[in-house]
Amino acid sequence: MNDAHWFDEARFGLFVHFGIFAVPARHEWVMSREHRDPEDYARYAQEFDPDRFDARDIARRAREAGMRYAVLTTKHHDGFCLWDSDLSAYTTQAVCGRDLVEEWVRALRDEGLRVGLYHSLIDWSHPDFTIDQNHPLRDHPDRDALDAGRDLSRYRTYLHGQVRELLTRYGQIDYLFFDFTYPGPDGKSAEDWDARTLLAMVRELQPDALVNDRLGIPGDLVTPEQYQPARPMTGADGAPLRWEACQTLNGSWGYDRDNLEFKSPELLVRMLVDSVSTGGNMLLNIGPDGRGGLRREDTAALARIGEWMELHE
Ligand code: FUL
Repeated sequence: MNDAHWFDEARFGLFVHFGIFAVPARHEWVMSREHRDPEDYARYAQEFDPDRFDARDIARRAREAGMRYAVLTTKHHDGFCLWDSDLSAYTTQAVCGRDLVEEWVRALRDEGLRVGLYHSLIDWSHPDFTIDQNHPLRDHPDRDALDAGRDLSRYRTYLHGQVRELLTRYGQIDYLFFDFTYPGPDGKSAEDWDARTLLAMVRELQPDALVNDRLGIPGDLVTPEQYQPARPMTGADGAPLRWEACQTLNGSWGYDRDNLEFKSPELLVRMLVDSVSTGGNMLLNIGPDGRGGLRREDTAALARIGEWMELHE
C-alpha cells in the first residue's frame, strides 16, 4: 500500500497547466471550444518556443509559497506532449529540443518538493481517439467518415505506453493525476482506458505513487475542481475520503490572456484555510504564457500567500 502520509501533511500544492494551448492564450480547451481541426491546431506547435519556461524558478516560488508538491501537465487534452516520448512526434523535444518533464522533475527534487504529473486520458490529436461529445470534430459535417477508421484499442496501447514512459524514466513519481472520464451516451468510461490494467501498471511501476480518481474507478483521493467542499468529504458508504480542491486563479487552467478575473490573495488564503480545516488539500493552479513565463498576477498571488504562510507558521 502506498504511503499517503506526505500528502496529508503537505496540504498545499501547485498545479501548472502548460502546453501549446498557451500560444493562442484562450483557455486550455481552445481546440475543442473552437472546433479546431488537429492539423490546423498543430501549427501552434511550430510557433512554440518556451524560452521563458524555467522549472527551477517555478519550483522555488512554489516552495516559498509554502507548497510541498507540484503537478505539471505532461499532456493535456490537445495531445501535445511535454516530454521526449518515443511514441509521438508531437512533443516539446521535436519542437524545441527540450524534455520539460525531465526539467520539472529535477527542479522539484532540488527544491525538496514532491513530484506530481498530470496526464490527460483524452487526446484530441490522436488519430485513433474516437470522436465524442467533447472532441473538436464533433460537429464536423463529415464526422461519421472521420470517425470510421478510428480504433480506440490502438489509442489505449498508446496511452498505456506513454504512461509507462513517464513512470520509468524519471525516478520516483509521487502523484499521478489522470484527467478525465466522462460517461454518457457519447462519452468515455473506465473500460475505454482499460483503467484497471492502467492502474495495476502504475502500482507495479511506482508502488508509492498516489493516483487520483479520474480514471473512472476509485483511486487514492478525489479531486473536486473549482469549488470548496463545505465539509469533510465522504464516500457513498460514509467513509472519509482523501481529497484535494483544485483551484484556479481566474477560472482558466491554461493561460487565458484576456481573463483578468483574478481571485484576491486574501480569498485564496481563505480557501486554503477552509480546505485544511475541512480535512483536505488545495492544489492551486498557474498557467504560464506561450513562452513559459509567469504572469505578474500569478507570481504576486504566490508571493502574498507565502508571506501569510510565513507569518502563521
Ligand atoms: C478538467 C480539464 O478538462 C481541465 O482542462 C483542467 O485540466 C482541470 C484540472 O481538469 O477536467
